[in-house]
Amino acid sequence: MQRSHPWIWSLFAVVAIFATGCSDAPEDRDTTATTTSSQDDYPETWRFALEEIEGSVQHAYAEALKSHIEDASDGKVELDIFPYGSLGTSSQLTELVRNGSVDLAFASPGHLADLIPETGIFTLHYVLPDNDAVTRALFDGNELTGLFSAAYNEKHLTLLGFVPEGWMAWTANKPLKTPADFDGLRIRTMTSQMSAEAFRNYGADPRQTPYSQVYTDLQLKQIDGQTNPIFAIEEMNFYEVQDTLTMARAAHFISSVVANPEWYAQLPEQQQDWLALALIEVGQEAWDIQKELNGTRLEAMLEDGQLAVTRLSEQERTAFREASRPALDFYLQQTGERGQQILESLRNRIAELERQQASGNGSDGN
Ligand code: 6CS
Repeated sequence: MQRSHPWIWSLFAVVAIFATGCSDAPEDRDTTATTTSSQDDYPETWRFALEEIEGSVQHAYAEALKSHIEDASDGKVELDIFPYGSLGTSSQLTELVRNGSVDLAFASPGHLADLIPETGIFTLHYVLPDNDAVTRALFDGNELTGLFSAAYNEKHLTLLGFVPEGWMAWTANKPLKTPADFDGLRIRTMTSQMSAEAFRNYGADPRQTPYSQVYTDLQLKQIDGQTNPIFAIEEMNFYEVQDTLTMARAAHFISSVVANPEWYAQLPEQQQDWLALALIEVGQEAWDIQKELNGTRLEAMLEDGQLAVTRLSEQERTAFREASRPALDFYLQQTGERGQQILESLRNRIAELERQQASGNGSDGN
C-alpha cells in the first residue's frame, strides 16, 4: 500500500512564515528573535529544528538532548523540537539558524556542502573507515569539531558536533554491483554538488533534490534510485517504490548540529555548561541510537518482503573505490589548502585509531 505524506504540505507553508527576512548577507540577519537570558525568564525555551521526521535518528538524538538539558538545568531550560515537515527543507533550516529564527538545527553535509565546501568530505565515498569501531571512535569527543569550526564560523554558524547516522545504502529497481550499473541511472542525491559528484564518476545522472520530494519522484518515475541510511529508507517509505537495496559501505550518513552564533554567545556561562554537558552525554549515546534504529528498520523491511538486499563483496567495493577517486580531486579544488589539511588530519586520525584497534586498545563498535 502506498501512503500519502501530508507533512510535506505543511512544510512549505510554515517555512514561509519563519524565513521572512532570510538572506545570505550577515547584515540582513534578524537577530531580534534571539532570546535574552535573564534568569527571571526561566523556564527558557530553546528551539531545535530537525531534518528528519519523528521516529528518526535525529529525532531520537533530539529527545535525548532534551532530556539531558532539562535534567542538567533542573527544568530551567526546555527544548522545543521541530521535526522535518514543520519548518522547512534542510537548506531552509540552515538559513533559519543563520538568521536567528531557530536556535539549533541539524545541518547535513550532503546539503550544507554548497555553503561550507569543507563538509563535503563526508559525502565522498570510501574516505571514512570501513571498521565501525574506528568510525565510532572518530566521532567520539570534539577533535573533529575543532577541524571544521572555522569553516562553519565563516558562514555564520556555530558547530556543536557531528552525528553519525549509519551507512548509506543505495536503492533502485535493480542491484547496483558495478559502476557500469549506474550508467545513466537517475539517482537522487542530497542537494550539494559534492553529494552528486561520486555518482557522476560512476556514470550516473544525479538529481539533487530535497528530501521531501524523493518519495514522489520515485513513485512517478522521475528518478530511478536514491541513497540514504537504512532507517530513513524505511521511515520515508522509499522501500515501497524500490525493488533492491544495495549495501556498498561506501559512505556514512554524517550530520552536524549547529547553533546561531549570537544566540550561543549570549547564553549565560551556566547555560553554555548545561548545553556542553548535554552534548557530551548525547554524543556518547548517538552511536547506539543509530545502530539500534538501522538494525530494527532493516529487519522490518526484510519481513515486509518487498525489497531484495545485495551486499557488495570486497572486490566489487574496490571497483567503486577506484571509480569514485576523481570526486576527491573535486573536493580539493573546492576547498583548497584548508580542505587538504582537513583530509590529512582525518586520515592521520583514522590511521591512529586503526593502529589502536589492531593492538586491541579500541572499542568493538557495538
Ligand atoms: O536524504 C536527505 O536529504 C536526508 N536524509 C537523512 C537521513 N537525513 C536528513 C537529510 O536531509
